[in-house]
Amino acid sequence: MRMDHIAVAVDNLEESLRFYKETLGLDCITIETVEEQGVRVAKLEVGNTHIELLEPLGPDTPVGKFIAKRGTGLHHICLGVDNIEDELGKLKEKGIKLIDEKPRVGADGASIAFLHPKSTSGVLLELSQPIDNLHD
Ligand code: CMX
Repeated sequence: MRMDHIAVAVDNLEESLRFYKETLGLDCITIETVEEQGVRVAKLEVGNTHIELLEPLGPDTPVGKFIAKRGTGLHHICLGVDNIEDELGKLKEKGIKLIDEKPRVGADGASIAFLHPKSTSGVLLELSQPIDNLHD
């Protein structure tokens, strides 16, 4: 596994980018709307990993509800894997509580799945298999 990204829930992408991009000087490599996840995502490069800023597409989306409940801030950590179906199978066998038993589509067309924070010491953990690493 490798660190794929750390995601921060934000109210306003452009406003947050002023700090991360202009003040910190990080490169924003993509801004993408992921309708399936109800978010607009800005991906910033940091060394060999990324920070993702997540702006909800509305109050009834998962990230919109998260911000209403807990405010903006750290939302999830994402680990990159080579075979997400295998990883999910192994975790399920070990009794880990999965939010997604089957992968779904995330930013950049990656195959993603979330683990329930109850099994991860309270952190929302995402697994991601990049699209250029998807097997037939
Ligand atoms: N951190 C910690 N705990 C969290 C959490 C977070 N960010 N978000 C939700 N939870 C908790 C909830 O409080 C809930 O706890 P309880 O079961 O104890 O009440 C539990 O996790 C399940 O959350 P839920 O909202 O009730 O469950 P859903 O199945 O409706 O939602 C979830 C699942 C967490 C995956 C969804 O709310 C979510 O956040 N989706 C992620 C959207 C997203 O970030 N997409 C990323 C797209 C970009 C990319 O590819 O990375």
